[in-house]
Amino acid sequence: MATLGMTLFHSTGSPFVRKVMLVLHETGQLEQVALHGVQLSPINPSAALNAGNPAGKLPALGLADGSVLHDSRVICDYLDQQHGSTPLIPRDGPSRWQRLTLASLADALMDAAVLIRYETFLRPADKRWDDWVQAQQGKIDRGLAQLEHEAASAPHGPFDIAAIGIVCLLGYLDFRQPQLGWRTRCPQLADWYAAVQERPSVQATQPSA
Ligand code: GSF
Repeated sequence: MATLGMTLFHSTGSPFVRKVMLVLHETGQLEQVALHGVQLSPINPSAALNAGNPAGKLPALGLADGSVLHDSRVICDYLDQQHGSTPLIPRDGPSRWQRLTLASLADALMDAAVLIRYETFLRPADKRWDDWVQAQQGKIDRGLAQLEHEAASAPHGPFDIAAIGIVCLLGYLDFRQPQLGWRTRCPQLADWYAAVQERPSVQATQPSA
């Protein structure tokens, strides 16, 4: 089915938007989508985005029929149903649940990293809560330990929806927490990440402010 006339509410710094951009690149659908750049934060909303997604979060995908899809999981699933090559999301069997769960872990760690960003960048200094930041960072630390274990056991898995989420997570950590030094604790994950940097889709979607 033609998927002409789609509009992606977009920002170059969002790791969740990058998931959609990687799916578009990897499935050859980039030309089907116009990008609508949005600068926003929880306290600086976008009326245009809110009209399509009352939650006011990026990404959101406007379809040719006027409907709007969100969040990034739904958008990636939709786009993965529009192309004819190998699905990025396994359609059935144990690999489907395993890979969707790994993708969900990457999403949860991105959520934690975005919450840390808001707490340390947006919230006024006198209102910051260090215990909150430490708790979110603990989720990231524990999650990275599991991703290191996954990378050690399956170093050359498919570049599927789980790999896409992990690339977006690690790229966001490098972008927003350059001092974190995750590679030291996760050498196998670092090797995998270095290898996937060769993909044109990964190079074309690097985060920027
Ligand atoms: C999370 C999107 C999100 O947090 C998804 O798409 O998977 N579950 C959603 N987006 C952030 C921007 S970010 O990725 O840096 C967002 O839109 N924040 C604005 C807000 O009001 O939370």
